[in-house]
Amino acid sequence: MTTMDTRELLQKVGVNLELHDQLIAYNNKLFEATIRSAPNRPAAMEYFDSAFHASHSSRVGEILDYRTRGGKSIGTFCIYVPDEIALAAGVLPIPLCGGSHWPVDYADKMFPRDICPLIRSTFGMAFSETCPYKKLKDASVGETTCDVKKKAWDLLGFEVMEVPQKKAAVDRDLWLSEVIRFRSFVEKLSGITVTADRLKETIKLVNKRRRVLQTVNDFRRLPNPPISGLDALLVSQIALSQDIQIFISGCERLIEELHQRIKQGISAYQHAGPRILVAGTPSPMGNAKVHYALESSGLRVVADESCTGMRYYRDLVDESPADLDGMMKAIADRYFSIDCSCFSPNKERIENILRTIDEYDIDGVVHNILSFCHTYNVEAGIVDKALAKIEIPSLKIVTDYSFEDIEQLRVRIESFSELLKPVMT
Ligand code: BJ8
Repeated sequence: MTTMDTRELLQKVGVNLELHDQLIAYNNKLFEATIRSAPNRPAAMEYFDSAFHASHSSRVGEILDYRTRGGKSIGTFCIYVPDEIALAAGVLPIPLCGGSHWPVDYADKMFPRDICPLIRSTFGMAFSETCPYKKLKDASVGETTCDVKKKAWDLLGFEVMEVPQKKAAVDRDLWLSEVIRFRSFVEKLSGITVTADRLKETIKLVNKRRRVLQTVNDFRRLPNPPISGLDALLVSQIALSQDIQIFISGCERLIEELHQRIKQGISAYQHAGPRILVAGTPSPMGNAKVHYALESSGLRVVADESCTGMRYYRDLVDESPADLDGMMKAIADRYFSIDCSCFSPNKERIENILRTIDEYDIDGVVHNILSFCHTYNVEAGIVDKALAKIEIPSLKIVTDYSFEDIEQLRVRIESFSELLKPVMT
């Protein structure tokens, strides 16, 4: 797509070109300074780099074409919204969480400043007319996870899925009924009935995306990972924004190259620094600050626990049910196993973190908490109690998307590295 094509396209979908230029200039500068700063990147990352830029150009064109042909789409903000069901009804889910600092002030139009940057960024883009997807959707589907999200959906009149906050049988039943209600919602939107055959296909497709993500991330378990934490983060971010089939092909090329790198003894890192698990809030596209701060300070991020990490691809939907009811139950069960900190208690998250520490040979955990995200911030204390028992040090970083505190972070990361020093020698 030429530059002219892109500008025409953006204008067509109602984007304010002047502000959008500022947003893109800001995002591109950070992208070069963070993700692309890593040495020795696999050549196959080129697809993911171009997909980053495509999210505000050719991907917009693809979705516009799809809609011109009669396709429907919804905006989503959380990994609890089941892609399989939307796709089976011919509805394209477009994850819309923002990761850029540039638009946050534009959110002030409707929201207080002391809320999490993910929400401010997302709606800052919408309110500044720089989100190219604003007019490319038939509805927005929110969910009752954290307080700020719940109230934002109320304010903006979104469709809302009720995510229970506990995991008893009664909550599981409620969640299943919400998943069934979501099916009716998307069916009504598109006029397409979800059949067992169609749902079977989309379950397999979405599982395939999870499987390639699992395979890419399995390489990070190795003593000398052939892919950096920054690149692995970009792969996860792109999974949320791009066409599933094209994304899977991009991952397959990357996997092939990572196998070659292993054979040739090529590591993504120049030094074997401490192995870090980053836990906590998601880092949507545009935000790689904590990963960058860690890896440019000599630590290796070899695992991500967040929704832009394992929480997104860890569990598959059971593919064995043959009837529609069985498939709906399998989907509900899979999404109910997500260990978001909105749950009380949330012991699955602790178990998952401990298992990851073991499987990825983790030396230290870094809590990456977006400012004002109270559930992850407080839950970090519960995680730390479990870490203390196995003598794994942790560092809690509470920050937003801006780079103002980067030097402060470096100082704290350096002191944290001291605790991990025995492993560095
Ligand atoms: S399943 S983590 S995507 S809710 S960071 S908006 S929780 S105040 S993003 Fe999330 Fe779904 Fe959970 Fe994952 Fe609120 Fe926290 Fe902000 Fe958050």
